[in-house]
Amino acid sequence: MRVTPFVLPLAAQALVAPRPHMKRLSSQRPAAALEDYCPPLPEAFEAQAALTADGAAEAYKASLDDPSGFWASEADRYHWQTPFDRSNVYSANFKRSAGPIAARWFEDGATNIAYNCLDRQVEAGLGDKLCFIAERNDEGETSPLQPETYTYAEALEETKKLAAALRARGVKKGDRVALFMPMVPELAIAMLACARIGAVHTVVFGGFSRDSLASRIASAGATCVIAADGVRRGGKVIDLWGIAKDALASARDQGTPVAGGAVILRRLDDAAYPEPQLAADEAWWHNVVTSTDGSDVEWMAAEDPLFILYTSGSTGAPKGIVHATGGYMVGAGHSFRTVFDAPVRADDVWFCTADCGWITGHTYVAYGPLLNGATQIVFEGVPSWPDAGRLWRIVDQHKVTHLYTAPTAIRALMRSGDDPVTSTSRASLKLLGSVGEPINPEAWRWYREVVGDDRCPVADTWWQTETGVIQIAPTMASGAGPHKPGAAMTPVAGCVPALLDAATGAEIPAVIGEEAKGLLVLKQPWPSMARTCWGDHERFENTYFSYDGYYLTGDGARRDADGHYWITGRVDDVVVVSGHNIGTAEVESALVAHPAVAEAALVGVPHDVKGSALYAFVTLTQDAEGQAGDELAKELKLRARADVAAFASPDTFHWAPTGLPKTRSGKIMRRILRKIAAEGADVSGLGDTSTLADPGIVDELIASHAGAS
Ligand code: 6R9
Repeated sequence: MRVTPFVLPLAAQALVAPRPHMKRLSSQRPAAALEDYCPPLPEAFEAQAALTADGAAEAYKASLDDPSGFWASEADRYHWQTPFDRSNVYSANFKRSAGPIAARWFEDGATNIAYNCLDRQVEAGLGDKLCFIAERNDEGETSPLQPETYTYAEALEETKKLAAALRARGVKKGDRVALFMPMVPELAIAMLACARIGAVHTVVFGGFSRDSLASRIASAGATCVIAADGVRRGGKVIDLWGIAKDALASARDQGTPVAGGAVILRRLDDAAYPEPQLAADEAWWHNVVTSTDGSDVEWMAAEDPLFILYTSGSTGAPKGIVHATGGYMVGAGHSFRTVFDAPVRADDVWFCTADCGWITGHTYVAYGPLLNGATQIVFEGVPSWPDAGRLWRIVDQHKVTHLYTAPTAIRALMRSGDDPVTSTSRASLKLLGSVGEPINPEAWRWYREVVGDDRCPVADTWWQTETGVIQIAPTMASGAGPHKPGAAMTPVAGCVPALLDAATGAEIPAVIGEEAKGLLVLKQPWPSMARTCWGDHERFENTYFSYDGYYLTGDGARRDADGHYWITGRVDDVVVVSGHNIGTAEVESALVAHPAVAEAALVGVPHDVKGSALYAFVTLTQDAEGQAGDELAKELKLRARADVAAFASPDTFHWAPTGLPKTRSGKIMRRILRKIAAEGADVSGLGDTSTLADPGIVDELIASHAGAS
């Protein structure tokens, strides 16, 4: 057996080596079966791409051969008030046996990310360039008090004023500030204002409950809250300030004083939300953003925390993931520029649909685009409101060039058919990105062919709150080889992935021509990696560093014979049927490839003979709603058999009437599905369901249990 001792040559090779068996397809919808469908980078995109395959491969190699030199020159793009020590660009320990887990980047350097996002751009002459374009919940809606657009100079002015107002409320360097706002430009501005004065922001998604917000305020020990009065989401008005006010009271009851009180953005008008009475330590945003006096930049040590973002695991309280100023800044700026082929040309318009309540909104709304001087849309609504054509109309109206969204949105929109898409032009689009979950090949193909008219490449980007920025994604460079639907493909600069054997913990050598499956780990420290869990470093070490020398992602992955990575989902989502490890994502892809299926989620249920059996929750497309039943179940079983394996054929099909239970960030909540599958109509003790987007779906699933095929 030929063993490649280290993954670098393989990964670098994978960047540039098109495989002969991948076909080049015409722009017409190809008749090729999905498994043979590996389209090349579209010619129209290739013609304008700034990246080249050689350049990408060289950058990757340089980032591994000389990480210090590579990242120091990336860091040189930004302003450092105090230069970092070039003889000690980073130090790290990934081995618990060798002492505490740590990573430190740009030691001794002092900088400020908000300064680099705004002041630096204005000084460079971008003051008049559009920074934010607000797109509200309702089409054509405007905000009573906020502007619909901000140039870089206007964003800087507002950030300075809010920074000064926060200081006046006693917020100082190192204090935590909790943000509870809708997806409006002022949310990003609030993050930047905190960063400007060295306060650590913790953004809580505006869909969370009072208790979830209160526990995050208390856990972070926040000294101030920035909220909005409310938000329209779809047809509903959500009383954000009502929730925040109660959460504030509850956090105070739990012993967190929140001495700086609250600043509230007046987003709605009297008709939707009569002006509430505020307490003495609460103030309207528009009344406090009066002057830039006192808004001087606080220069931060590179390792000073920038933000805490709470992320829920399968067990225990949410973890407060901590990111550090310098490394996160350098990583976010580099990632946005390189992965998406630098969407910063004069007419480029970036549109990431993620909320700043998630890491995607931090890195690819608040920070990455601004560090690069991009123009972007900030969308307050949802893709399905008022109908499934909304995103495409936004694209046409603002001439969006780069769209970054989640598989859950793509599948939901696909369910409504092609018409809402094809009735729009989308001629401005250049690139389509996906993040959050494995994207099944069928949805990938629809995204590329129907949404992107086969002119736009699809970037399936794998990463995590903890990694700070994208780690595995296809290369958007001419000559980098065809893209494989459903594969995140190749590591980005600085990322050294590997697979560990789940049974032995041993690293599986990367060998071209050999497939492997295992636990996805990262071997080399990178600037934007999380530094700790807030107040609980032991939890950080236990969760992510249980294998000496590796950062454990918690995801499973397959490496194909070309060396490309396919994420198979969280390791907890592997079901062992008769001794076979089945990644649920693979079977789900097979089911979703059936034209009647909109979405599918597989879980394991205990089985006397097989150990576990597969139980499938399936939502049908609108056109196929009447087809639920034994006949369709039979067809789907055959499909799973044919596409994955005989033992991967689900025993049970549960027809989910309106959808699957998802977290507010769009991830399917499998913990709940496992319980319903195992316990049926008598299910109880579903645990914490506060992060569910639509709790009603759970009741429907329980009620529909009897109708399973
Ligand atoms: C960015 C983000 C992280 C988890 C991650 C994985 C899943 C994200 C993915 C993907 C397959 C992709 N995930 N992107 N799985 N393909 N392109 O979503 O961060 O909210 O922390 O979730 O999401 O399971 O471990 P976060």
